[in-house]
Amino acid sequence: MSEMFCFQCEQVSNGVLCQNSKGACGKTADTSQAQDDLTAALIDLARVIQAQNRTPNANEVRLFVDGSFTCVTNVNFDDAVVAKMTAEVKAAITAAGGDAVLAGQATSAYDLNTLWTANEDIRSLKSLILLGMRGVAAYAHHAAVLGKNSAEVDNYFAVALAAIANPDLGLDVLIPMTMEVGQINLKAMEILYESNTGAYGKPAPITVTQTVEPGPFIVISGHDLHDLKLLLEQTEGTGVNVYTHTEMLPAHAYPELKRYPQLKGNFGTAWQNQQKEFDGIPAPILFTTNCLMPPRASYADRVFTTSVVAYPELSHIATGANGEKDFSAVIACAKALGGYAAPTTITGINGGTEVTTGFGHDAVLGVADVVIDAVKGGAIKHFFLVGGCDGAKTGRNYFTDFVKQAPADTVILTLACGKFRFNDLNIGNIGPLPRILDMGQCNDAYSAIQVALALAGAFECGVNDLPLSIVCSWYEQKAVAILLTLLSLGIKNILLGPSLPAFVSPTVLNFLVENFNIAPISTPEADLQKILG
Ligand code: FSO
Ligand code: SF4
Repeated sequence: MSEMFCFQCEQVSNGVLCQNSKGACGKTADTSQAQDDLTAALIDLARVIQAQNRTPNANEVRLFVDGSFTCVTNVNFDDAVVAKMTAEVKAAITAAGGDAVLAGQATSAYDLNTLWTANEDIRSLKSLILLGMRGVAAYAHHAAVLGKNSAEVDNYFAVALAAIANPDLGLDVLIPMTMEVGQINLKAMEILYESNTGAYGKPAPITVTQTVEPGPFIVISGHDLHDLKLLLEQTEGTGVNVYTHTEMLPAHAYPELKRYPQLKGNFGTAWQNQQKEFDGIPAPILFTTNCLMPPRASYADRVFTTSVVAYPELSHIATGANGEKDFSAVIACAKALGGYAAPTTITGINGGTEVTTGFGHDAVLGVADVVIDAVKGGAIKHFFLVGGCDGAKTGRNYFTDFVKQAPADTVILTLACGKFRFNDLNIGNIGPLPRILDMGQCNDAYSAIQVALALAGAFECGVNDLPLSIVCSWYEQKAVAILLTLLSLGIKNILLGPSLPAFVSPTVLNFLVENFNIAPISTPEADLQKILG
């Protein structure tokens, strides 16, 4: 009898299922159960809303978004926090008159074990929908803190989550729903792009140092640019510097964030190296989203969480009624720890000491003529989008080797934390363009899509006819949402690694292969040969 059932991320035990007292990510069976209870409550709320033939109200949307985000890998490890949110969802059901609605249905309270024990193809498709919506929730959350939302996205939470509990839905309905989730995620990423650029301006290319100056500093991790903005406002004039970590790196490219002189550089590499890189660090670390790993004792006393991130015993910065946050405890911690005595460089995994970012679609399409001429003249033969999440598997060296081996007349577009496998490499330029173009965070897959659509327009062809190949590294549920987005746009021939998701059944995989020619990565040599011929 298993103690937990979780197979939602790429580091799942034995590539199949985390089922013992603790998952590979450090999540306990109790936390996993608490997250299943929260998910079941959200599904019940969705059933109520659907039965009442209405759209969710603002509080219900907040619960769908933050509740789903809470269950994403490496976000929340605190059972008490998760249970409190479940109680809020149950209170919302009661407030909506939902208890009577549910009592009148065949199942009055959904049990997530119904999903985990379902026919494997139904379980596979419903997992794609559920996990994809967890990814959508992350993006909707970031947009919401900047005051933006989309009714289409908000309403779809009720549609998608209610579908999980519906025993009558077959493959004929669930397969198209996975594509709908992809389209909903495209909308969520679009809203987030508008929110981020509306608040902080359009990203522009910038080179960022990996060297930390002497003196007190704070490391900020995760994806939430609004948290960074608040931290920059509150550290102004304090003598405390701020360094980005992992997915916060692209923040340097936004005009309204880079104008703060204390935003100095980037600390370290991708999320899975944090226990080593933070060991004994003389500074606090603020986690605004995933990916948080269980902290080592040598630095646990200086890790702060905020928003939906939580871990037992770690200090949590609360959010006020109007979104305000008080980071004075983090700033005081930075001053007390004092930082490094001398400049200290945490090099990239290839030994580089600086990285570049800020090549979103505004920047790339700003030089569209140069790009199109380079393609027409033969200087650029192929584009590779090598993007997605990083992780601990040794097989992920594939992505470094792929970029190193890509011919000199090819350009590498990248995004999300997977870029830390190669973003400190200098592989040269093609004309004025660096060969590695970091488009930003995982949600900036939106930018990559805009570039692909613009190139297809310029060359009067479909995206699948472009000299563009997608080599996608996945880890958690935002990557699932992005993959569904790419598929929903009809994009074919995606290579996926380092392994295929455990929740994709053979039948569903067949569907993906037959319709989209999706394939697992093999070796860089073989894949480059296959693509370039
Ligand atoms: Fe990475 Fe973590 Fe951004 Fe993910 S830091 S793994 S796909 O949360 O979201 O790329
Ligand atoms: Fe395992 Fe991933 Fe689930 Fe953690 S999130 S328990 S590593 S499948």
